[in-house]
Parts: sequence; structure tokens; C-alpha cells
Amino acid sequence: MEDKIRALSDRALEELEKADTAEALEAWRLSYLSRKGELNSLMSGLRDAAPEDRPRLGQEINRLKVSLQEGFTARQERFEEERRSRAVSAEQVDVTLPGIPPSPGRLHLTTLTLRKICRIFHGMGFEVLESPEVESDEYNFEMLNMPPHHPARDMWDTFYLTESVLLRTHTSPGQIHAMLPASPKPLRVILPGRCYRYEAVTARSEFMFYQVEGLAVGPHITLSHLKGVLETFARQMFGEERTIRFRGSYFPFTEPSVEVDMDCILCHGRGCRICKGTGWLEIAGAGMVHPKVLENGGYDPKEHSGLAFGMGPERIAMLINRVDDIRYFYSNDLRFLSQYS
Ligand code: FA5
Repeated sequence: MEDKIRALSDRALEELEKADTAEALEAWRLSYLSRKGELNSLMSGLRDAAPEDRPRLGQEINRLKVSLQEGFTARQERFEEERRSRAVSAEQVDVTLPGIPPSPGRLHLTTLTLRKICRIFHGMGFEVLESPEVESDEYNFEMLNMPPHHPARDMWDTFYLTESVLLRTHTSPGQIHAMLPASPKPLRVILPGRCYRYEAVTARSEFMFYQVEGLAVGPHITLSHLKGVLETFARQMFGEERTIRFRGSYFPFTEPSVEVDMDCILCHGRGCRICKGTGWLEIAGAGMVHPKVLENGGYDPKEHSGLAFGMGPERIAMLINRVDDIRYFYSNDLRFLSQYS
């Protein structure tokens, strides 16, 4: 019996040392330590030993059991450690594994549209300027021919910060900012930027949106120049076959004032869902700079005249990309934003 115990101990420890996969370790455990394993058979064999030897042999078998269990636990730990270090060293040397691509982001649809608009006007000799988003009542309204209590102020629902400071409702105050330092020299500028209006958000209107203001002042600027500039813009932005029309309108800072319509890009003027059956799409407000505004900008209206326009880049991007709700622009949903680059 003692020989059997020793032989089992030697064989079990030797095999344990050789077990170098998770499956081999489990097979070893089943064959020696499980209920039907060899240690238990050895224990059952005690019945055949002489009664006086049984306690001693039983103790020996128990010692063997403890040593095999400890050996198994130690081998299992070593195996785990080897496996981890094999994985780490594989990681260190496997330069062929794909990297984690950085996410560099992309330009917003509004930025892409603004850049295209600026490029087109730049091609016509317009300089790009910026003017403040936080404006004074004086620049946003008064200098644009809207004194306090002028009813035309109601056309722009306004976020007032104090009684005389507000978030600009349009980019038109930029006309004054551009004219004052330049007067009385001829001037050709566009002014892109953000505007704010205290109005209900709908599929067509945001409370925060962009505009691009255009202004040209010189000795002989006429309504034909305005039409030529805007038609050239429409053709470069929407396609060579485009045509535009002027519709009489009212802005306190232009005289005459017009709404600028372009023939529908989808139905080419026949009438469809996009143009609501009219055949025309509104793309800007415009007009000849009001003499009062020229004066406020430091120009003599007898010697200078000017053209001005203001357009919404989101509405332009909506037309080109068939986006039917302006709220997609600033709700930060990547499913929408990542479609444009
Ligand atoms: C103006 O703001 C005038 N300052 C435009 C102008 C400039 C006229 C120079 C004459 C000379 P209007 O409120 O129509 O006009 O706005 C101009 C454009 O801004 C609109 O055609 C539209 O494209 C865009 N816009 C106006 N309100 C919103 C809004 N809530 N959300 C998105 N776009 C808007």
C-alpha cells in the first residue's frame, strides 16, 4: 500500500507539471482529485489493509490529498500567470494589429455652406468681415433707420440683455461697422455670422441661426448690380441654369426693398412640393441702402449709393441637401451631421 501511495504521488506530480493547457489541467483534476479519481480509489483500498495499519495509511493518503490539492492550485496560478504574460508579450510584438483610429471630427454643414458662400462672393471681389454678436440697440436698430418705438422693430423678436444691449437679430448692423471706418471709400463686403431671435422654433425657424450680409457702396451702384450679384451667386451656388426675380418688399434700411426669389431647383419653375406650387424659392432679403443708413455710415447719399442683401445659409443648405427640418442643424445628432463633409 505504501508503495502504491508513493507511486501515485510521483506520477500525479509529474503529470501535473506537464499539464500546460486549461483542458489538461482539468483532465488532471478529474483523474486524481474528483469523486471518482485515483485518490478516492486509494482510500477505498484501505479496506484491504491490515486493521492496525489503516490509521497510519489513512493519514498518509490524506497528506497526499492535501499536497496534490495545493500542487494543483499552485500550478493553476502559474498557468494563469504564464497565459497573461504570453498575451502581453504578444501584444507588444504584434505590430500588425489594427490601431484605434482617432476621430478627427468634421466640418458642420453650416460651416461648409458658409465657406462656399464666402468663396463665391470673394470671387466677385467681396471682402469677408465679422461684426459683434452682442450688439447695441443703436447699431441693431437705430442706425438702420429704426428709432425707438418704430413699428418695424416688431419684425424682429429680440433677446435683450439690458435695455440697450441685445443679441443681434440680423447681420445688418455689420453694414454700419463696415462703413464707418471705410467711408467715403467704395466698399464691397460680406459679413457672415450668428443671429438670435426670440421666436418659436419650427421646422423652418431656429432661435439661433446664421446670416450672410452683403454690402457694396460706391459712386454708381444700382439695382442692376444687385440683381447681377445675386444672380451670379444663385448660379454658382445652385447651378448655371438658375434665374432669379425681385419681389417688392419692405425693410426700413433699404429703399427700394425686395425679396429675392430663385426658380425652384427641383421643378424648375413648374411648381412642386418644395416651392409649394409657386415655382419660386425665397433666398434673401435685399435692397438699395437707405440714404439715412448711408449717412449713418459716414457716406454722402448724393455721391454714393449702395446695395445690400441678407441670406440664411441654413435655408440654403436645406434646399441643396433636401433637409426638411432646420432643427437637425443644432441638435448635435451625429447621424445627421456626419452625412456632410
Ligand atoms: C433680415 O434679417 C434682413 N436684415 C435682410 C436684409 C439685409 C434685407 C440687407 C435687406 C438688406 P429676414 O428677417 O427676412 O431679413 O431674414 C433674412 C434671412 O435670414 C431669411 O431669408 C432666412 O433665410 C434667414 N432667417 C430669418 N429668420 C430665421 C430663423 N428664425 N431661422 C433660420 N433662418 C432665418
